[in-house]
Amino acid sequence: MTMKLYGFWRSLASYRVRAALRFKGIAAEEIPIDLMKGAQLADDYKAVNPQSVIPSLIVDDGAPLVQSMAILEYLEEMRPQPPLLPKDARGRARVRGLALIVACDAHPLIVPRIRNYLEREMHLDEPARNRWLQHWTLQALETLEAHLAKEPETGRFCHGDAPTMADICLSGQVFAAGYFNVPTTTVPTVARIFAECMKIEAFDRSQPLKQPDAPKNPAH
Ligand SMILES: N[C@@H](CCC(=O)N[C@@H](CS)C(=O)NCC(=O)O)C(=O)O
Repeated sequence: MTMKLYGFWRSLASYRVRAALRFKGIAAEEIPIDLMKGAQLADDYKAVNPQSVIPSLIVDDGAPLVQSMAILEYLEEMRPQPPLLPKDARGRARVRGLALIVACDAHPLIVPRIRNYLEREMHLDEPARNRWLQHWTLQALETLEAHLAKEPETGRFCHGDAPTMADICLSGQVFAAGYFNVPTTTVPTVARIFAECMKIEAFDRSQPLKQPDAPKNPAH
């Protein structure tokens, strides 16, 4: 059966899954869940994903798969070629570490539910909320830069000359920088690797603004 991906054009976690699916040549139908309209909170979507977040991936008649990095690991196990992880254990640990700087530590701080909480419960005005978003987005980029600029494993991509999960996460974080007007001039290695990532058709075609549900002039 064709997989079904519940996602949304601007969702960075959806981008991660979309890029991995395309990279591995796995067909999936994307069902948009409009985060701007709060569609993730509707009961029918809650029945798919009780956390009210995207992505969710339907792969069979069983429960949907949730959490983008768990889904990437699943895809890697089910369709090992082309790989998104290096062959050696140490290399895999490095790639997962870089990926999780984004997926585990940085991205959760900028998602709609956090932004809404800062606005509605903490009563932070828009400039203060923007400072929050810019601060955590830049901090993740600078952390990646500190690793990538000095570690000898860095190549054309985050780890050697083939793309991995770390590159999918890095490119998503650069999209976040675009959303929140964070300049990437202080992170030249990240910017260089992002440019390499966008030469990969599967990544480029998966990027937020190239999705059919993306608006022409998005307001973030
Ligand atoms: N750790 C999760 C993050 C899921 C997540 O927070 N997704 C965002 C979109 S990128 C979302 O659905 N947010 C809805 C909300 O915050 O209300 C993953 O990697 O899948």
